[in-house]
Amino acid sequence: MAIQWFPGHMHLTRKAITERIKDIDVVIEVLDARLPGSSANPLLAELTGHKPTLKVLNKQDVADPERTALWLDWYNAQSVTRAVALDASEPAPARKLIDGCHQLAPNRGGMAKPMRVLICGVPNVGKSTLINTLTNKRQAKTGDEAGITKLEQRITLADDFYLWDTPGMLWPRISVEESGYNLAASGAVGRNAYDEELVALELLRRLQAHYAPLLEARYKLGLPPGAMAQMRDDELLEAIGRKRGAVLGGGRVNLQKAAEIVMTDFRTATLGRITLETPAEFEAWREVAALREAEREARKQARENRKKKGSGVREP
Ligand SMILES: Nc1nc2c(ncn2[C@@H]2O[C@H](COP(=O)(O)OP(=O)(O)OP(=O)(O)O)[C@@H](O)[C@H]2O)c(=O)[nH]1
Ligand SMILES: [Mg+2]
Repeated sequence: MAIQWFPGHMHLTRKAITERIKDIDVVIEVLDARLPGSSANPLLAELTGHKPTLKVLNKQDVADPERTALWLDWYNAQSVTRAVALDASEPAPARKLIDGCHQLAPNRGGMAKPMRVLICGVPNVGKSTLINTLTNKRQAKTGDEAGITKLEQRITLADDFYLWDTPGMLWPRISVEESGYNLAASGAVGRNAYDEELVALELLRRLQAHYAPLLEARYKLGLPPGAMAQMRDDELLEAIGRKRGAVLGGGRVNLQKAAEIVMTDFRTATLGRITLETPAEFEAWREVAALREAEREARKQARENRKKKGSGVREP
């Protein structure tokens, strides 16, 4: 199942960013530290790539610190990228971003040349929260749901420092399937755009492989060490549902309810600090997706060639 969600306000945001970008000095792309590769938007990279960019791995307070360190190294090893990890509600580290912007655009500042910063990223990563922390005011609306900010909004940090909050944006076709699942699990995708049970099963597969002790601590399934990793994802979801009382008449487990429980426990970090992907995993997923895309393109090309040939035969 490929996850696709590019509603009308995202089309408008793409247009708004395309127009705004020429008057922007620094771009801050906010990523979700629990999925730092999958939450980097290739469409934003295309629209903003020529401007100095700071990547913020936000929500580090709910991400796995060891993996956050791996991701910071990975991003900072790329010559044009600077990356920092943050918890958007913490004022002191957030305000360091202001110094970061001045370093990236040293010629900006003062009333004649105010600093103009665009804050962008996929939905629900904490862009508006970060802006509120930076300005120490509740100027931007926030909420634990994708698509809270619907329109671009200019916010004045100081007389010579402007921030633009933008609506969260995805991209029209998320070809790395694992990334689509991770984005959905994180809350970056609108509720009606994915099947909760399928997303929860994929989430459980990631957790089984790397965070089985956290699952055991939360759901107390009483499994012997190592047994959880061997279970099928659907068996695991069923066991969790049963344990948490998500049972229908006749003793059947309500899998939809079980899926909601697992996703909520992940999103609220009740399960603990978790990161769904490492740089190595993400690179491998991207390679497979690129091969798949190339095959898809070749099939499309072949179809078009056949069509052309077919119409050629009919020509007098
Ligand atoms: N744990 C944690 N939660 C955060 C952090 N930053 C934001 N949040 C929460 O994440 C949710 C989304 O925050 P928003 O600031 O509305 O996110 P946004 O990126 O502006 O979302 P859209 O406008 O929908 O694209 C809210 O429930 C915030 O409280 C953080 O650093 N750590
Ligand atoms: Mg917002």
